[in-house]
Amino acid sequence: MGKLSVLSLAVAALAFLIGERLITIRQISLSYRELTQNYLPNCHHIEGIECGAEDITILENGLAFLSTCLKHPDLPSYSDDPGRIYTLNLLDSEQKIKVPNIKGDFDKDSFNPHGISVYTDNKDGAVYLFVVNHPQGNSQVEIFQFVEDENALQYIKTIRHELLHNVNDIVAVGTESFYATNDHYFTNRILMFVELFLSLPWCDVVYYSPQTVQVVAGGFMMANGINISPDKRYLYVANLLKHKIVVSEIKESTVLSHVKEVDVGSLCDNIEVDRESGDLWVGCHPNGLKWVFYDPNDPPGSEVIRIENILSEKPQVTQVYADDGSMIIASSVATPYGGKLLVGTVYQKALICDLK
Ligand SMILES: [Ca+2]
Ligand SMILES: [Ca+2]
Repeated sequence: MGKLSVLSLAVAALAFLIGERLITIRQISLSYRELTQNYLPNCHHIEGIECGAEDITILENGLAFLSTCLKHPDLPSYSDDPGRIYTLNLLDSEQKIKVPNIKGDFDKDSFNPHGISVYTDNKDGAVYLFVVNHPQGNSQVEIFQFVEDENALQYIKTIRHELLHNVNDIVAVGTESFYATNDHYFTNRILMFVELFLSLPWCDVVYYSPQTVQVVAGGFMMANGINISPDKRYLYVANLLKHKIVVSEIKESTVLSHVKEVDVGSLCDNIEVDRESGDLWVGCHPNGLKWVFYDPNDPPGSEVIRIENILSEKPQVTQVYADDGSMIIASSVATPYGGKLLVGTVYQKALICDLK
């Protein structure tokens, strides 16, 4: 075969690969999807949140923690200020955010909070806040104890481990133990792009305790939100680029048994679980390309999905809220409390609505 023929074949093969990839990426990102507005009553923006509340979780007493101002090299940022954790008392009629004072030897200037989770110790009622942090683009997990009467966070420790390399979200299962998702396999920027371009399902879930650190589940395409059922038996993980929530049974801390995958039809980010009903509330990105290639004139929309009876044979997947980006951009979390719904976003605002 002549050199020209080899070159022609190589060019044709490359053109085929690129063409196939573009079609696949269009499908994976749901970029063809048109969103119909589906509003809730009495929605308004939470005052003071202007650079995102990527993750939100609410204590049983109605106090919400908001992880704000995430900086990510692939996403726009609306502020140069460091990230912060805010609290918001949903039982307080004023509903104003407050900044808990961080006590102890903690570097607030490089704070870049991402996924969060709270753990209440049954022995003494102490509340621990676990925060995924990306100072200087690294991944680590911070543990704080919440001092409620002072609205303060007492810094306890930082956890770093080579298996915790691209942590997106965590769910705490003890005072020093948690499950975490990695949303990429590679840490090199070019290889991260290749991983996405080739849709490699190489992301995983890691279990961490002071005694054991190991990968407990794999095969995810951008593993994202993670949470646990109220009885602590089942783990829920958002397989973002596969548009599914993966359910696993926790046999032992490090032994998970795959139960099922529930289709959500959207790129779902963080998962919150209603502690009474066990329903999952998920903040989702209805159009992945708009989410990544942020265009102010054609912004990404927002979608909130609720999953009822997830362990039954027929889980009900319901769209609770949808917006084309005119009200709220790039929703990443939704969590109900007392007839209200809080919706947070990766890099823009946060919303509070009445549930019908
Ligand atoms: Ca979380
Ligand atoms: Ca997330």
